[in-house]
Amino acid sequence: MIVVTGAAGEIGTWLAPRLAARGLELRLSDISEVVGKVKGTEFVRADLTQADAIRDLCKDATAIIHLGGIRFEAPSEQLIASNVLGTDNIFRAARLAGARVVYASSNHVIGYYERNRDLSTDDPFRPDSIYGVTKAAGELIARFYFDRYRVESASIRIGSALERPTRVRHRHTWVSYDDLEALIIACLQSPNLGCRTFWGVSANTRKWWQDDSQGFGFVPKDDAEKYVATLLPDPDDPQVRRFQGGEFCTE
Ligand code: NAI
Ligand code: 15L
Repeated sequence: MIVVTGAAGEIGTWLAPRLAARGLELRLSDISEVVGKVKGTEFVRADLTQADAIRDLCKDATAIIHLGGIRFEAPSEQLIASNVLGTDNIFRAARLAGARVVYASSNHVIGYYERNRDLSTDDPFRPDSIYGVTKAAGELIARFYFDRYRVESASIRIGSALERPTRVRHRHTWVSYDDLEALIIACLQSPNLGCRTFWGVSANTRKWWQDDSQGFGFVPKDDAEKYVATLLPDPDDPQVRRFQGGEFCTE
């Protein structure tokens, strides 16, 4: 049984039917109702901040795809509750169930690096927002639960998950649905996942983030350059254009 949190959200909405079509047994969960039932799946409404509900949700899980949380800048108390406490509750539940976790981290953990820098996952965090801080905390929670309890996980620093890139920044940050699905599947199937961090980014000619998944069974295929003629300019703000995090780097 694979639990998918945040299943009512943007990524969950396109990912769940793809995973179900592969024959995976899914339990979808969110604080909001999933719109449009996904054939062959069950839905359990749960609030990530409620430890008991999350423990029950995950009790028979073999894996948890943890997409749930707030995905933009918001008041700190809300971000910390949903994204930090919520992620701790997920790892606590994973430990009890003996499940692995595929955690939706974000490129905003490094958003304050300038656009002329290429990065590896070994470079220190430079979050561009309290949102980015909470995503970095989630990666640290993953590390702690592995070192203490051997809970296996992959933190995927998702770039911009879109059907197609729409802005100039996406030349660097875009991840296609096919590539993100393939990476998640590789994380589910890896015989020895350990505690890994990946960039969730397509094979963009102009990507900033170095491949760290060689030999892992994931080879991204799509390239934002194919859409370059259709891209809108980034907002005309020096901070947005200077830093990798783009609009998250402004008030
Ligand atoms: P989304 O905002 O569309 O979906 C997130 C879901 O989490 C929502 O349906 C929301 O109801 C649910 N949620 C929020 N707080 C909750 C709580 N306390 N309890 C239970 N459910 C709760 O976000 P999207 O785009 O689907 O992203 C999924 C994950 O991937 C998020 O964690 C986001 O931070 C991360 N991510 C997404 C990127 C993207 O390009 N869409 C880029 C980088 C990271
Ligand atoms: C994220 O982490 C956000 O959740 C998403 O809405 C996009 O802004 C994405 O990063 C991005 O950087 O494009």
